Amino acid sequence: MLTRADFQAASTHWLGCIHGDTARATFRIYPPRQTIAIMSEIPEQVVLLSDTGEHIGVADKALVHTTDTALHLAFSCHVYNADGQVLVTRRALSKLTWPGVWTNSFCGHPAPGEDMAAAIIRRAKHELGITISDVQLVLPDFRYRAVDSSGIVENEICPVYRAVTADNAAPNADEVAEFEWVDPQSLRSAVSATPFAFSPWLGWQLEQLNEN
Ligand SMILES: [Mn+2]
Repeated sequence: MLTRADFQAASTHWLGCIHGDTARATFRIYPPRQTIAIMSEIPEQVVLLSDTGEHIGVADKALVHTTDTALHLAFSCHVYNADGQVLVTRRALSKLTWPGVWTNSFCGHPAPGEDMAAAIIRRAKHELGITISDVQLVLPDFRYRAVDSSGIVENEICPVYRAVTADNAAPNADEVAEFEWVDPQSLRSAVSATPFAFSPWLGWQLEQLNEN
């Protein structure tokens, strides 16, 4: 995912690109304006994982989520405010997976080579317009596979984090339809009573957090 800062950086830099196969490679230099156009076409990528969690490749995010999704690296984050309330969000209706479903604050996929904390901070800003701090790993070994009602599969090693913010959410409409700040115990009670009304990973995460 490219940010406005990436484009601003690109607009002042020339870009070198190698074209073709290794036997007949050519190297071309693009001026700043064309660099922006090239960067905008780079698809968002995810890290593919072996069953034991080793990085074994990369794939386009848009192509990896199918009815037979390969295992890949992701994260979930639960964001708290100064009053101890947790942010729950309703996924945008336009999303491929679990549209319109209430879930934890936000989730995402680190790009290949991207630091996990940096990816979480980036995603908080992108999805919710919030600056987060005190990012803590709370479920390092969380992994799940779930099937959406449309048949699309999520299949992730997805360490779970908590973080705090002083901001109210200003959601990106492509990602989040609605949000609420709620008492964590109320959320646990609601998810426990009606797990089908929430994302499956939220239910499993709360179960595991309660065990700790
Ligand atoms: Mn995924």
